[in-house]
Amino acid sequence: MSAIPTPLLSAATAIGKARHICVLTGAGISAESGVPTFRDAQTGLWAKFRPEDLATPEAFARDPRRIWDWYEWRRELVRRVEPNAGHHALVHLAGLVPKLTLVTQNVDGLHQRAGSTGVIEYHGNILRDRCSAEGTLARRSARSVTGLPECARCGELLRPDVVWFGEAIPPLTMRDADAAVADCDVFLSIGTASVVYPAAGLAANARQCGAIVIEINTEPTALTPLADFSLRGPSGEVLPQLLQALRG
Ligand code: BJW
Repeated sequence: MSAIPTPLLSAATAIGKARHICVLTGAGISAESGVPTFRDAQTGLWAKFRPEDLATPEAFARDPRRIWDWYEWRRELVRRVEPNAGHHALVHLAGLVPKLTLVTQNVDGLHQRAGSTGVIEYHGNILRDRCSAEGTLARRSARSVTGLPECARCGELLRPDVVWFGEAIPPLTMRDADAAVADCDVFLSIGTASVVYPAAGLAANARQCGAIVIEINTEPTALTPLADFSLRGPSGEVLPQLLQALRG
């Protein structure tokens, strides 16, 4: 039987003592389910495009068909995949600690499909439609003038219910995430490059409020210098190991 690495043991000890854990996940946790991350140079979702050419309100206004094609392709992909060991480990972790708040930047809904509850979807959900004129969740019209998804109520174009660059995080979402960050005593950042704000600032805020910051990632990230413990490896392997160490 191989020995448990020291940072993993130290992280498990901190989690074992925690009253409230705030978890922030990013694209890396869904990578082992087969959802490409964003910034991988070869296979990432933006390998062929610059992000500002796709994930902005300006790009949608310029060429809605192109943006809808990209999102329909991603919706199909997300519907085909399953949650992995990392998603499932977080469901178990929530049952082992007094309080756990899960904030995800991911728009794929895989945490909920694994069984996590009360998930704060910081950047929205790709599977929902929102009216681009009314700003509210909306059903699709049975008929379409443009050939693109249109709002059943007002006929304007629908868009995916996600947060694009230059758009604000919905205020209630921001409030709930900030409250968890201020209250937690352990902040666990999993599978995110920690470059997109305001999500990338949550770990620093938690640390300022006195939390221990733990990172799980296959690579060093912008957060690594700030983290108390950096656990290197795929989250689908590291999280189950962490659970094992926690259970003793
Ligand atoms: C593994 C693994 C495995 C792989 N296991 N790990 C402050 C400073 C500078 C800029 C800004 C700032 N504040 C705001 C900005 C501007 C901008 C921004 O941050 N730009 C940066 C690029 C510099 N932010 C915004 O525009 C935000 N809005 C805003 O600030 O509004 C202000 C405002 C206020 C009031 C009124 C109006 C405006 C909005 C940001 C929205 C981001 N949206 C996206 C797209 C969502 C929709 C969609 O999916 O199409 O969200 S962008 C994209 O990046 C997506 C992700 O959630 C987000 C984060 O990506 P993530 O998760 O980190 O993925 P990757 O691919 O980058 O990294 C994967 C990681 O996993 C890597 O580290 C791998 O090593 C690792 N990994 N396999 C563990 N198996």
